[in-house]
Amino acid sequence: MAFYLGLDCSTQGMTAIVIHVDGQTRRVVAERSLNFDRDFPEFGTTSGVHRDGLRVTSSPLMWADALDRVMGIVAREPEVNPAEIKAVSGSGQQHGSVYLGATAPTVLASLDPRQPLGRQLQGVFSRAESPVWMDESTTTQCRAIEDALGGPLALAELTGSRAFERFTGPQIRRFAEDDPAGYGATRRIHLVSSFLCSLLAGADAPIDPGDGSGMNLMDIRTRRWSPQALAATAAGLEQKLPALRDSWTVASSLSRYWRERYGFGDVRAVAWSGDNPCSLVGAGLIREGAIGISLGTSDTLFGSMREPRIDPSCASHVFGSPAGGYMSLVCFRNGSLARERVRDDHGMDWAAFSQSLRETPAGNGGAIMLPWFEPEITPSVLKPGVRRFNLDPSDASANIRAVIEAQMMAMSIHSGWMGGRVQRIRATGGASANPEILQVMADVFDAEVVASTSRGAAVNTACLGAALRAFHADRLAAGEEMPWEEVVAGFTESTTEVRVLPIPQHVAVYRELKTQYAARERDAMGTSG
Ligand code: XUL
Repeated sequence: MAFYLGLDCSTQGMTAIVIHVDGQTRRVVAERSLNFDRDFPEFGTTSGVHRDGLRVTSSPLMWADALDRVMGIVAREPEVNPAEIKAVSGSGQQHGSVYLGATAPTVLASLDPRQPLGRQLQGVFSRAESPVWMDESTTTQCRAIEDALGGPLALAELTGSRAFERFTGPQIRRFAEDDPAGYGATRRIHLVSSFLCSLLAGADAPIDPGDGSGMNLMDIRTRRWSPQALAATAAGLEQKLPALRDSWTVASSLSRYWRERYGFGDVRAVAWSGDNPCSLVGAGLIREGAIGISLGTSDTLFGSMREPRIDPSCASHVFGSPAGGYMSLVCFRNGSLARERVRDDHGMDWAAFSQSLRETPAGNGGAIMLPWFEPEITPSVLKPGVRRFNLDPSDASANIRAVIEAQMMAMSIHSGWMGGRVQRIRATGGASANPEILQVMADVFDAEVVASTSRGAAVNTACLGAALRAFHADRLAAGEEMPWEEVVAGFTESTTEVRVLPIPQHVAVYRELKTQYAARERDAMGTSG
């Protein structure tokens, strides 16, 4: 009988999930969330970030404060005995980087349990703000890195992705160019994931291959830092990066700070990973075949892969999977951002949004929207702007259907390179609670869509995946090699699932509309890329 803790530091907040495993009896006993804007107003974030043109950053101190507060909440949970938690792991928004100066190792190793964490970390950062995945300001650095390594496809073959503005390598290169003194004063560059694990461990934690592959710095096949990619990024970088280690590595035990401040026992602090790699585990997609679609701030489509196949168009990514092997990922920035924008523009709530989807026909009478409210990742659109074709901007219902159809068609078109027919999709994230959206997904992909409705709300699969990874790593460290199917059993398949089947007439409509959508997209790219 044991408890395992999963944490998730996403763009907008910090979540904790505690699972309880007692033989075959397995359940989630607590899920608690903090919202950065609401619960940490002193940092002045909007949707968890600070924006300045193409620059988008957040505060690493805010993430530390949120970690401190959520650990306190977990320790006070009525159904959880903190002394019986065996292991903790976590999930972090990918690509974001944290810059620590020379004093960090001493400060982390000697945190005082009587003082709040944040106050003790004030002086450890060599860069106060952390660039996050929404940052689009490093186009020049991306091209320079690609040129040095033989072009976008060569870089994708080496690291799993061409250079993307939000990836950590281009972000580091820009920092080294803009602020050489700040870069010089940086002793360690962490990802959001490895930074938070380091706070739990009281010492530098490793980066795992799941999150490491979102940096344009790791050789995707050997899972080591690539000397060529490091050289193309910034001088002296290797010494500033933590080690790359398997996702199930136990970094250390939870440090004295957490044990004495909140009453935790001898807890294994397991390497954290990125939110998408953790979602792969939390959605139970550990074998090649089914895919997952997460409808969150950004929408992502992902699935396990045995071998690293590279998208020839270089729009997508190959990451290491935290369950071993690889995973594919296609990321769309205009996810709930775009859905909320259309909803708000027409003064609607989610009930009215769903009603509009019910009242409008599949295919929207040929109306098409390219929903680029913000710069888009897939396809790469740096100059945003919504395009409408046969679509009246004031027609609320048609615009709502258009944004959902556009998102699903773009996902279907840009995941074709993975090969094989998609038969089953596991939908996760906030918007997966909306059956009308799931119907459009099923019809566009011509696939069964499954979503979990446990406890009446969509589960945070990244956070659940982190808790399951803690469970797996703890058993492995105790000498018990548990197959992943057994690790996730009872958590990722629930009896409270909704299943949505494709409607053949709609499938036929979208087969045709997808061709038109792809053509509109290609035309628009000529003027926006
Ligand atoms: C993935 C990506 C986002 C972030 C935030 O490449 O940029 O999905 O991980 O969720």
